[in-house]
Amino acid sequence: MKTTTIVVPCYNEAERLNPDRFLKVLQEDPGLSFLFVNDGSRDTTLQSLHALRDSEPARINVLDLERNSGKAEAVRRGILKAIEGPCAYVGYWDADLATPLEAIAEFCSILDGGGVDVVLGSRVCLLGRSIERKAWRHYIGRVFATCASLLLQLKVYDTQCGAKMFKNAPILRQVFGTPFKVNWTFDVEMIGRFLLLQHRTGEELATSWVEHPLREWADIKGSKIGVKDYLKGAFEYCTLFFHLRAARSRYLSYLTASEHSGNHTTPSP
Ligand SMILES: Nc1nc2c(ncn2[C@@H]2O[C@H](COP(=O)(O)OP(=O)(O)O)[C@@H](O)[C@H]2O)c(=O)[nH]1
Ligand SMILES: [Mg+2]
Repeated sequence: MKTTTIVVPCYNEAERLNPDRFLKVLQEDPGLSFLFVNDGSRDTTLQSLHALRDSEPARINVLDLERNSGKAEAVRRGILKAIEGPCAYVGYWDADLATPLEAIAEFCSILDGGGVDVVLGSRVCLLGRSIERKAWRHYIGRVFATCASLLLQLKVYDTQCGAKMFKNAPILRQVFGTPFKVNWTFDVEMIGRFLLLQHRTGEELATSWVEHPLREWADIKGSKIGVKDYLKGAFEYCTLFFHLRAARSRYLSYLTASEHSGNHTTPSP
């Protein structure tokens, strides 16, 4: 049986956390476990998470970060802890369950199919699917997504969906090994890191990654992301533009140097 660990970053989620939905999906999938990361919450999130863990202690873990460090760092720390274990697949999922947990089984079967290393949830409005997003968030999201695609030079439709899964492979240690430069747009930086690292091995990211159009996605009330955060996001894209460009050229000169010297240790992206 293949095992999966899903990292759930939680910041002040006491009101939105729905323990029954997590317990239900654990019953349905015996290979699944959750690692909740409490990101320095100031409400009773930690107590709720401990109560949830106590009802299924073998398959629910809680990582408690004392200080609030932002979603990027909470996910990063969670993934690094999750991959220490023996899981075949690892992923992260927003605590508000905007993407229903039932989609985990769909992501797993895509990874089971072979040849796929990463599955990204994608919010595409298609007939027969239920993607309920506020119009203004949809349009701003599309502008961000188009910029992300241009920045990465990759035809990716939705980098910002909070549901992603990976095959547990050594590359994850490198991708998540060092803190991200940005917070709200860390998914873009993460993909950029994969691209740089796979450039070295000559792997084709475009063929081993799949964007999975979700059956259901809903904007859940209580998001803590406001207009200020969108402005921060725009600023982060500028940071990323320069950071990724510098990392790429550092990497290319490293490759040339290592070809000559025979040194094959990989620098962090
Ligand atoms: N807003 C916020 N969310 C965080 C933070 N750290 C972890 N998260 C988690 O990130 C996920 C997405 O947050 P949410 O407010 O729903 O953002 P949105 O869905 O993009 O509007 C949730 O699981 C949060 O609990 C943080 O510092 N701030
Ligand atoms: Mg949300």
